[in-house]
Amino acid sequence: MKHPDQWALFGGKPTFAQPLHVGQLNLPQWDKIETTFRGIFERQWYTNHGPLAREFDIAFARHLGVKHAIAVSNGTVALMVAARALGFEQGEVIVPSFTFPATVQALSWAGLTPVFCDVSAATHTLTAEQARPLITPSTVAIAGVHLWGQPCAPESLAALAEEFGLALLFDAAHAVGCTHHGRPLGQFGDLATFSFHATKVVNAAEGGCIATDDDELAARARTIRSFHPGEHYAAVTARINGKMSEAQAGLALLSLAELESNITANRSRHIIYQQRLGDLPGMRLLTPEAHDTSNHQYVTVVIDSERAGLSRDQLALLLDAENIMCRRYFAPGTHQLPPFRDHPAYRTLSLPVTERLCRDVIVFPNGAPMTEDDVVKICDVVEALLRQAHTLRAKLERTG
Ligand code: T4K
Repeated sequence: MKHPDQWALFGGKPTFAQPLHVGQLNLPQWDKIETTFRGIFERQWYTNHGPLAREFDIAFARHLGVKHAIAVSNGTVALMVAARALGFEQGEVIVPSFTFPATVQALSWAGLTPVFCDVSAATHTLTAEQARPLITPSTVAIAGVHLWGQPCAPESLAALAEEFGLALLFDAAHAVGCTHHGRPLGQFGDLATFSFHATKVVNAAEGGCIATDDDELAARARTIRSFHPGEHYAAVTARINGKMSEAQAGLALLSLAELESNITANRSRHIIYQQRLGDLPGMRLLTPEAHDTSNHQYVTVVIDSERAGLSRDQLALLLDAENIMCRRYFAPGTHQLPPFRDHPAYRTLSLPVTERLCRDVIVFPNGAPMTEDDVVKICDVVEALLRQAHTLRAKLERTG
């Protein structure tokens, strides 16, 4: 074990020579990418609903067990198109603040007014009990987020939405390959949106998708995503170029084919994190409920600084220096970010659980390029840091 003075933050050598990032890239082998890209260049068909983009729509719908998958350029555009496809240009949408800002920004771009809701401390997602008191005559929709791939109360939010005649959409950006009671998370709500960003478990560099069983909703989403006359299926009030390119679709198809093996490897690494970090004082690692499955792309830990001896920020600082690039997702909460924080309605908003999670959550690296030995080494570092917490805290407080 290193002496407290030997940690990289105080001038020692970092544990890892290269940075280990959160959202490690799940990339297919180069020869597969080369073959796919050769085909694109030979066909000279790069975008505008080419064969790979059409194939991906079908493959992803089949993967989720839904009638329609409408692939778009990224997860943010998926949310923008989705909100418009639901038919709303104004009204209030109940949405968590504890999410990547894209969730709220996209809905706001689509004309909806966010009403920020606190989340459950256990799952980090919205609950029907928290959403109910926020419903007003202006509410048109509830937007849950399956954060970290954790199901966002699908049944109770559906019951609440039905009781008040509200639309229910789920931001499932993190949830490719995740299930709830055996059902893929894309099957819940009026629709769900996905992200295939480079850091996601299915990686198309950039990419997104809207999934739904509703034929009319799908027709509107398809019409909104493109200006092409051949893509005109429904009357809509706005359209955008949100198409997925052939390059993205090629990567997405290859990545989807490797999803199961990537999840299996993620799960093995997650189990090591769980076994090693789960019992350390002040560390709570999020794990799926018995009836749920996760893609384990995010290894999320909540730190109780009193018990751990170090705050989340102090631990993150020490780990960063060791080239263990943990992330403090998603701090600050979206309601405390521009443009919302400057708005009188949000300035004094109190969301106690969100604020606590913003202070205490840290996400550890996972994904295909990581080995189990990497995880063991990361856990060794965390364990050693916590053992020396008292001394390190004093050193950190002295050095400011
Ligand atoms: N809803 C939710 C709940 C989301 O989390 C997101 C996106 C969206 C909606 C919107 O979906 P998209 O429009 O993005 O498809 C990253 C991603 O950019 C973002 O997609 C993701 N969520 C979010 C959770 O993570 P940052 O700001 O953390 O990205 P960045 O560039 O710091 O990357 C994270 C780490 O990954 C870095 O430390 C380095 C590594 N990395 C990243 C890229 C881009 C690489 O090694 N190679 C790369 O090419 O947002």
